[in-house]
Amino acid sequence: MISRFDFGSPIDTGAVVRQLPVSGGSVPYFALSREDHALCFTLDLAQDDIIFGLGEANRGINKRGHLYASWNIDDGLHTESKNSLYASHNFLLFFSKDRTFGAFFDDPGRITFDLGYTKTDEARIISENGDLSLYILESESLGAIAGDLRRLTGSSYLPPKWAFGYIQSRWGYKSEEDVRRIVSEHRRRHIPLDGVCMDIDYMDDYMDFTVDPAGFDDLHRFCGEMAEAHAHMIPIIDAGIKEKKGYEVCDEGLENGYFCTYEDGTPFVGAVWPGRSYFPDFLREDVRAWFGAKYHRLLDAGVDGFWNDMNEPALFYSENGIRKAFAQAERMKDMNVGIHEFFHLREVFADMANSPDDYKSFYQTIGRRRIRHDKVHNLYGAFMTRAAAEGMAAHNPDRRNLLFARSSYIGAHRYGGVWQGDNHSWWSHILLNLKMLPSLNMCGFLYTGADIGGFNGDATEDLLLRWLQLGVFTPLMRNHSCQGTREQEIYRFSLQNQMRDIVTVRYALIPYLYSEFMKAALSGGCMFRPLAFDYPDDETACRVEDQVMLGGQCMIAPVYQQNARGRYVYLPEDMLLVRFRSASDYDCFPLEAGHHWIELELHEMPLFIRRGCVIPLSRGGQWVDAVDSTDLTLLGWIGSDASYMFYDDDGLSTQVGLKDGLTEIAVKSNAQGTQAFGEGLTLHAGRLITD
Ligand code: MIG
Repeated sequence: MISRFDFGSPIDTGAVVRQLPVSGGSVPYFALSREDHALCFTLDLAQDDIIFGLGEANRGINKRGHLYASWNIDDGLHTESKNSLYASHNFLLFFSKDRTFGAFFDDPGRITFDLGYTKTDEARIISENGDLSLYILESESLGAIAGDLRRLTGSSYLPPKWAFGYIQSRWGYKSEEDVRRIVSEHRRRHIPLDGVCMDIDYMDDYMDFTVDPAGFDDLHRFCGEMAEAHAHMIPIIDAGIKEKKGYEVCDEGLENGYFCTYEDGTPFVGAVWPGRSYFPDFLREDVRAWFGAKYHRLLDAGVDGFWNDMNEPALFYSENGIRKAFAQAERMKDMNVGIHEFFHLREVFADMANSPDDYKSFYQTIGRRRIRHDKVHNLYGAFMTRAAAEGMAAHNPDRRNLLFARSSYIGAHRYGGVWQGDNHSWWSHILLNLKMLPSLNMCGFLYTGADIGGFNGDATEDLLLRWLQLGVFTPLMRNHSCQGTREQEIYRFSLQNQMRDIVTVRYALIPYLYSEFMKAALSGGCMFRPLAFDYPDDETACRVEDQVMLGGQCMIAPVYQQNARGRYVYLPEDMLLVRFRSASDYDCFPLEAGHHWIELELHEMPLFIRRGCVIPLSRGGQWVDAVDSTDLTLLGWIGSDASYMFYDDDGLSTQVGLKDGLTEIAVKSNAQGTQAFGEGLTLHAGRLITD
């Protein structure tokens, strides 16, 4: 059951696709109070209460005990103390033996989630706008509540199948030659690969929808060449539009008034990579149609997807901000600058980026309402993603394209995936990557992954190898790094053979991962779940923070500590441990429920399959299209029979349905041996363990 409560005059965020009548009753669970304009929702927490949710947020799977703020921000230092990242996913799941419910705060302004931070036994959620719709979701289980949110907000974006391949990326690839070398080095060494991301350097002077002629003299020809090597090209698009006469996007935007404006109606100027820039008002349908159509030029050149960046929107400085800073410096120029003045001056300059004052200085239009940006701040990225998705759909409604973005809000999950932003080459960020998976899935974002190996900082070989062992499972499996950091392509490292072998495991798992992803997407399910979703009565399982459920059959538990030769794992039920070294080199151990120390050498990675389940493995391939999803080896620990509902499709068309894609794989085992059946499939049952 979903109940809707409205406060003030809620802004239509586009998150909800099913309009519900406003409930006449009073809000359950929460006590309400007003503080000036802000609205505060208070809830007592019992000792047992667990709080899941918040999508792309910092710290635990269980969010209890800390402070979170929905305020999309470009902050590339994800230390434990940070309360805001690039996205706002205002959905919480409160869970205990006595009470389980979900709450979606549909409010695009700043919200603070004090989840037992100020007082351990109290949650306080404060909406600064005070104008919002609150949806309370009640159902029989955590999974059912997450499913209800999906029904309320629409079903998740479907990427093409090739987007489950390994993608190589780095800020710093500048030319055809750079990209060509990346592809050929992977091919030459038999490291599977499906795509390369083109970062801002491919553009001419960082102008969206242009290509630097010095690096790429003929993108169309180049994409054709790369397509022959089975590599998809994925250029970046930034939010800011360079202020430059004669640059068509700028000219058209100004002529038609498509950009965000100051109060007086003149276009807002902020600086990002292209220098002084304008910001399209993506909340407007006409602006989205215009901007979305710009993607056609690159699609026509043969690219197969995009990543949308800087759409919090990030602002290095605004024209007002920098003027004020210079004025301050000017005032202090002839002073004997004391320590306090020095720190103040330093802050004036440091605080120029992403400044709250700047976000209050410009306006957007939603429906007929002109509204100050800060009130709708958290929607900017979501509506840029929507513009891109609608643009791509207009280009070819029958073909799925890859799209993922940095900033988002619930609702954007219908249009694209998200990557988890500028992480670091830190071991703790492998764990953070893992924790975000179930949290994002609950909020609808199924297609996701982090920068494998870490974006900032220098990756060590063992870190990258261990991170790949988690990346094998994430729908977006992209190795990405920042210019100036240690080069991070697999072939740069002495452990490259071990790394390559781990990537082959990904390709062996493609049929299963794609099947579980599509089943989740098409049924409103979560591909990744906290253990509590599956074992709500197991108190130990409910509090596990470093293992997550994958699909209906598996659990993952990566190694995320340097020099570890294994790890402790808690099994809520009997499971089969598969210890992979490569797609073809692995061994299986039936393990009973309980705590186990699992030995895992640096080149070994675990997958746990629930007893009674089977999963299919392909023979792999050097790219996704080369993976034969009809020739499958089954893995599992089963009794006399078992089955798996296997989903597959052509991986590209948009008109897909769950029923059309499902084939039952049935396994029967008796004294004569083990046999498997599945229409149109060649199945090998040799790796099944039977009782
Ligand atoms: O201010 O395009 O998160 O993935 O490589 C940095 C350059 C801008 C931030 C993205 C990152 C990307 C980088 N971008």
